[in-house]
Amino acid sequence: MRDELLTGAENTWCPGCGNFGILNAVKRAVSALEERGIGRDRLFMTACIGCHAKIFDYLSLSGVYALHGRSVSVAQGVKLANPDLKVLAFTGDGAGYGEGIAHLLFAAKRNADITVIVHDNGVYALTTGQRSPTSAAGFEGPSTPQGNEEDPFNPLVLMLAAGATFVAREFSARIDELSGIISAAVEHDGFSLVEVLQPSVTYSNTYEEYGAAVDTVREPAATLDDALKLARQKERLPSGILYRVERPSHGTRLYGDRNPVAGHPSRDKRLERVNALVSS
Ligand SMILES: Cc1ncc(C[n+]2csc(CCOP(=O)(O)OP(=O)(O)O)c2C)c(N)n1
Ligand code: SF4
Ligand SMILES: [Mg+2]
Repeated sequence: MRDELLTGAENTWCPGCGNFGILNAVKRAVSALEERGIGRDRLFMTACIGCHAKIFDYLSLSGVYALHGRSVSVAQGVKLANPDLKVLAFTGDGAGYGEGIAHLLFAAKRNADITVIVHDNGVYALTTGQRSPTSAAGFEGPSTPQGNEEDPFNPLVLMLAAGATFVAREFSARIDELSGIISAAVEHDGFSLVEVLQPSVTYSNTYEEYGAAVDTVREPAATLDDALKLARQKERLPSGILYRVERPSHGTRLYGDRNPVAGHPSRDKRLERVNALVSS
């Protein structure tokens, strides 16, 4: 029987890749959101370029493929153009934390109401295993044959410091937990960062390491300082929603309760409303 949330495109991920867990978790989250009143017609996705981005080919949702590292900027544009949509931006550690880091920081700073899902495999996988911003020190790949001489970023600390109002981490193998986090992130009114620990079986097989290190966080931290403490832990990897706080989102601060595209107006009417907004 055809899975209606899949496009039917041939899947070219390596067998065992952590991306399968993410795809399954997203599918479950979409079904849960539908049951809670957020239909598929209100969901929109953007994706970068990389192994992670192939999720765009497999998942049957409306969306736009962006350039490498630009799914977050395109997602913000889509959200501003149609505030009714819930926008999911898929990105990788190379795309999101490397080439597109400025977009990510500013989306968090302005509390853009989008959900960013980072497939963090600690490697530039599609281009055959170069080190990325989250590769461990000593990581050996084609660009670092003697071992990575740099230390990795802590993306959760970066995102918390930039002003993200929803920050979560989960292991791609924990599909139930991950799908719950993704649906909560989509429902959150503001910028959500879901960092997914995603083994690349071909270039960085971290299943055992993550399986042994993840610790479930039952409640988000009560303060930003507590969330930063959780995010800084290195031996154990607290997983779940680490931080969630309410703050007016970018669109709300920009538009108030006005929605320039409400009711599917004609192009002329839309332009008229947008012009009225920007000149008011
Ligand atoms: C602007 C631009 N820069 C570089 C590339 C080459 N490129 C394509 S995929 C990729 C690596 C992607 O790594 P990551 O974002 O971590 O995704 P993964 O493949 O690991 O899922 C790179 C460097 C590109 N396509 N476009
Ligand atoms: S190279 Fe790594 S990230 Fe890419 S599909 Fe294969 S296992 Fe997954
Ligand atoms: Mg990667």
